[in-house]
Amino acid sequence: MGMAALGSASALGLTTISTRRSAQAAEHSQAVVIGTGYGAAVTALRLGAAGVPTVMLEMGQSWTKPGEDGTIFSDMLTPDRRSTWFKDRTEMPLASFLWMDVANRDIEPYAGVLDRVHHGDMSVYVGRGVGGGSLVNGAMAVTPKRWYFEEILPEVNADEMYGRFFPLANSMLGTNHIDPEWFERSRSYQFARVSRAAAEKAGYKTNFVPSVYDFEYMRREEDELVPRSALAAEVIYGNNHGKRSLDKSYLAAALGTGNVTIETLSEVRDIAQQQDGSYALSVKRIDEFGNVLGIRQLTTQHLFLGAGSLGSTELLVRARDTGKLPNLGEAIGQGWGNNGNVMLGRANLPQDLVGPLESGMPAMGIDNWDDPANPVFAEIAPVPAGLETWASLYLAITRNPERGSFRYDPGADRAVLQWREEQGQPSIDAAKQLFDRINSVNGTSYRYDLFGDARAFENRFTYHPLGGLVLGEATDLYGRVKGYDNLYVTDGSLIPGSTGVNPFVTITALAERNIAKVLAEDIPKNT
Ligand code: FAE
Repeated sequence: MGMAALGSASALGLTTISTRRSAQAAEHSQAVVIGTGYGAAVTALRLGAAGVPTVMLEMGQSWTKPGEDGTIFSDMLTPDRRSTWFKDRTEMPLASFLWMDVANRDIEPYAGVLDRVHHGDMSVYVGRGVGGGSLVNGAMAVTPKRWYFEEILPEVNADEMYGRFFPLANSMLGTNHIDPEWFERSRSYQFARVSRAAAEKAGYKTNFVPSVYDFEYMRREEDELVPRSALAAEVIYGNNHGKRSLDKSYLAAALGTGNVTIETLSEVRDIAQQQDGSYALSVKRIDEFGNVLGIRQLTTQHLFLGAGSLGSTELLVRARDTGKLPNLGEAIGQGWGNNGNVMLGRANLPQDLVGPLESGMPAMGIDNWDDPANPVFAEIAPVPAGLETWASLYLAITRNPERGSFRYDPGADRAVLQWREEQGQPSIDAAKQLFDRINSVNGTSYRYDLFGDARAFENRFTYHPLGGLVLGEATDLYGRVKGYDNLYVTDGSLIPGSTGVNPFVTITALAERNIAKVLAEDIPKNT
């Protein structure tokens, strides 16, 4: 089924997702889904397939129209305004190379595809646009270790998840596996082979990482048979080819039901409940340059939050603390974590050349998660700079017990994350233990030039915001918000701060599980 849906990518182009038409049609919709990321896309597809008229509201753009240069997205080496959500300069995760800010560019503020949201000591990267994080992420499609999933969400039936919902999620997302024989000879994965050798020499295990980037397409890229994307430094500002982002899988299928419409450049600001129990939304509509076109009111019976950990949590923290949804409890805004993210680089030995070509899509990780003393899962990340970098880069996922929470700031009308830099120290300690060993066995050292100052470990940002509306605490065990009927959370804010692997497969599978229950129990049939 997943593959069939992928074939209907053009559905997105053909289906009306224009703001104008739907603005007139949909003052009331039986169901509204906020956002178009993983949780939202799953929910909209299942609602649409069940015959429920559903409007999706997305603050970003639809990324389907090529710009003046003929491409939809800009690459990482020459980013333009399309790269970034309303900033006048790009904000790359690798702040520097040899301490120089080489990768960032001044740009015109615009509704670009990647946002970096600053909250004091922590900033959070998120995707903006139809497809949410799927537009900008590294496509690593990893199912968590079962024992760890059972530990973080003990009340969720793991048999059902591993027997039914993880396989369903992977098939719908179009997860595929690299051909190991090709990996061994591919020029674009020399960087991963060099890192693998260093890890194995220190006694660590590595494994291949499944992906929603089409590895067959990548192989043809390397052979110069098709336009390059992963091999042309495209990742975090979007991929022009090869990646099965949600607009090509779940969202195409959702639109294909004929019951789902998507309204773009539409940011939900406020949620209130009306006397009859339905929900009223205020939606700020902008153009792609940020000019406000108006505030629109929309009502709905069933409201599904899929605005991501930051977005959904902010909506409910604001609704509680401004008195619009006063029955929301203390659990709203708690239990936030960064999935233990920490980034670091190692200097390669001079003879360990990786070459100028690095695939933007990681395909291998160092898997030490089963070590109870020091669980670390480190993705071997590319530095697709187009030249020899003598660097090995890693995004390590660690088991950091620290959690943050959100506080409403009435002046800014914003939910502000409370997270102190020291809370990241357990992640650094864990990564350091593993990579100190790799360095000492291999006679290598850290790179101190990559993060703006002289630090070797960077964890003042995360790619993996999780929690804020934790399953079983802010909601029941199926994402129904406590204190309100017909109000649901679908996305990464349900997960209590950690999944031990890259999170989108977990978010997708959990959303599948929850909406199946909600459709069976809460939504009247034959609507
Ligand atoms: P998400 O995908 O963030 O979608 C939320 C959507 O809601 C966005 O489109 C927002 O624009 C929209 N929105 C927010 N607030 C509002 C509002 N008020 N009104 C209307 N719309 C709103 O949510 N994960 C992996 O598993 N593998 C990877 O390789 C990987 N690499 C990553 C690389 C980068 C650079 C980044 C940023 C993330 C990466 N992730 C990866 C994380 C993954 O993309 C993320 O966990 C999911 O996208 C989260 O899914 P949600 O459904 O929670």
